[in-house]
Amino acid sequence: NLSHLSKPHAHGDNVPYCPKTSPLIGGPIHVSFPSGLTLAEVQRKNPLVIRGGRYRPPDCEARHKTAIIIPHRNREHHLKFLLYYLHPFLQRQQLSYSIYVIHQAGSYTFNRAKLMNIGFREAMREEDWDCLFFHDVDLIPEDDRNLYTCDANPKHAAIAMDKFGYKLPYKMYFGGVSALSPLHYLKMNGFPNNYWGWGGEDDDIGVRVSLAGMYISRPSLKVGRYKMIKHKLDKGNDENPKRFNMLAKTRQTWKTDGMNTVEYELISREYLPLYTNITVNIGTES
Ligand code: UD2
Ligand code: MN
Repeated sequence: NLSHLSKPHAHGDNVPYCPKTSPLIGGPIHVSFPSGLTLAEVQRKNPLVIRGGRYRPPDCEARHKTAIIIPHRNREHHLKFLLYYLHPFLQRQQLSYSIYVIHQAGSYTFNRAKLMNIGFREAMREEDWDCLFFHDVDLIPEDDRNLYTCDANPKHAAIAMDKFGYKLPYKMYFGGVSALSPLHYLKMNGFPNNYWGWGGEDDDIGVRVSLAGMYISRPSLKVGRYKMIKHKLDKGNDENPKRFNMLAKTRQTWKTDGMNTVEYELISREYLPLYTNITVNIGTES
């Protein structure tokens, strides 16, 4: 396998590994939303990020390779703030990373979990990622010690959110931001493809973790803190009334609905300065 020869900006053999704990990591981050922020400004502040939203530490070989997968439609103003905070955050952790935005084309009902399956496939096609972070566009991490690396079990990172009073709302909660290795992801057959509209898919994913014989790992409440940018329910993402019935059947459905059955049409792959934008037609509810 000679694929290492063609990696962009590959380091030579003489570059040492980055330290086990990055010296650049601080503690709590003060998150605010400056008015008038532009993507050009975010670009200017992140000169080492290359086309497609990729980065690797300039002076050491990263110990971890993380892909960020963001399901998206019509939230450009949230995406701008997320990129503003996430790029420097990931760089302080000395990760080799790339940011993928999976954009649902058209105006049919949104499907967050299916977009994640697509993100997994499209990201793994490009690079042998160690870890994938499945990330709502509106959640900003508030502490540098919340490491964007994978654990031995699937990790639920967004444990303490302002909207839930910085507490876990319930034990099996798996929404917002989660981190899985490719092995974890395939072991649980990825995420469900059939949850159209708001709700339920995150609980289905949590149940899949345990049905596949794994546990939910979490950072501490002190560290897994996030601010959610305030918003209303989007047009095209109404509450899914079927979610309770579907959730009662996850045990019967997880092996036959997921990564092994995801179907979509790739419309475009754009290597933008701050992220890779993947636009897909995911069809409609059958
Ligand atoms: C909660 C969960 C979320 C998911 C959702 C139910 C939190 C913080 N997050 O989010 O993980 O389980 O409930 O589906 O509790 N999106 C778009 N465009 C749209 C609709 C959704 O980009 O038109 C994306 C975007 O990344 C967004 C995510 O989907 O952050 C979840 O949707 P939401 O933010 O409207 O739902 P919310 O905050 O209740
Ligand atoms: Mn939200």
